[in-house]
Amino acid sequence: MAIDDQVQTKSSPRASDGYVYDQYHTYDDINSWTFDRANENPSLVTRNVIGTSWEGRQIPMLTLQTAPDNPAILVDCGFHAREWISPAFCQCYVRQLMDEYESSSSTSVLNKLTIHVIPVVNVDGYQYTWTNDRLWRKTRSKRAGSVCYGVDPNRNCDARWSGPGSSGSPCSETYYGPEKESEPEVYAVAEFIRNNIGSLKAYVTFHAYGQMILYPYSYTTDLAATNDNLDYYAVQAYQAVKSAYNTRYIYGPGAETIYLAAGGSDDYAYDAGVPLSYTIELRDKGKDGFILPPDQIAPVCVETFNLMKVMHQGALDIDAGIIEPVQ
Ligand code: 0X9
Ligand code: ZN
Repeated sequence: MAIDDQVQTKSSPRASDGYVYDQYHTYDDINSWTFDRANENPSLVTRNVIGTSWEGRQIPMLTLQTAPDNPAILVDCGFHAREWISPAFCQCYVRQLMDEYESSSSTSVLNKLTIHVIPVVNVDGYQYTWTNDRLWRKTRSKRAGSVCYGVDPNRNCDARWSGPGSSGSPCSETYYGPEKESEPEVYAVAEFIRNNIGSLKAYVTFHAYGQMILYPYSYTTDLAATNDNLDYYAVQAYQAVKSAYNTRYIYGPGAETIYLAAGGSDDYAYDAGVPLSYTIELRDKGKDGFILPPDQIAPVCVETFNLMKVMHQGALDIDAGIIEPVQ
């Protein structure tokens, strides 16, 4: 077991570019990392800025694309500031996709699929966890009339906004905000989804912690029209994660698997027409919680890349009409 662990850790994506993937990084480091990845292989990777945060930071996105007409998926990380393993995963995910393309371009999934990755959505909150409060969750917006900062970006989306499991109190950790998409970071993601709805076949948003694969709905206990599709890929993803280090996830509709919570990006993307939509709660189950030791980044990268392979296949299946999206 110990030897297996070392072998698998060694094969995790890292350091072909000099970047240290098994440590956590600041916003500034991650932002310069996005420039570096685009410069490393400009014919594969494009850096775009999808929006500007409340405090004026760029929200960069990397697009890995080999043909303009391929179906696409959107992966985002860092909705919640303190969930550091999430941006760490987005970075090693991009590294591994680039490595696989660069080492055997003919077999890479990127020949068939365009992959958009937003490494940190809530850039202000993420920065704040480095400088002021490691356990900050929300954005850093501040409006007249309230003493408190921040809106929960995963309650701010146009998915039964202000509904169950969200709060109208600006000091709450689950504050839904003064209006839907009031947060520039949320608006940026939602606009990207709207503007790319024709090509987007899957949306996967990474959170922590709890080891869960959640799919719509979370704003109601009603099942989604395509619940069978969503569940099918959740089961595959569960098995894929487990196959690396036997890490046990649970899966199901958000409302019954974690809790009712309106205004989330997964439900928004699904109702906007993205056929496969998932929230992944990464490691752990509470032992270290948000303060996940950096030595777990590499194994999280390995097991979660397995999960993403299922999502890639799901997007391709949907695109091929193998599974009919019902909307
Ligand atoms: O509450 C959340 O936003 C997510 N859990 S976390 O501990 N990372 O905060 C779960 C989101 C599930 N999906 C929706 N509520 N739409
Ligand atoms: Zn979260």
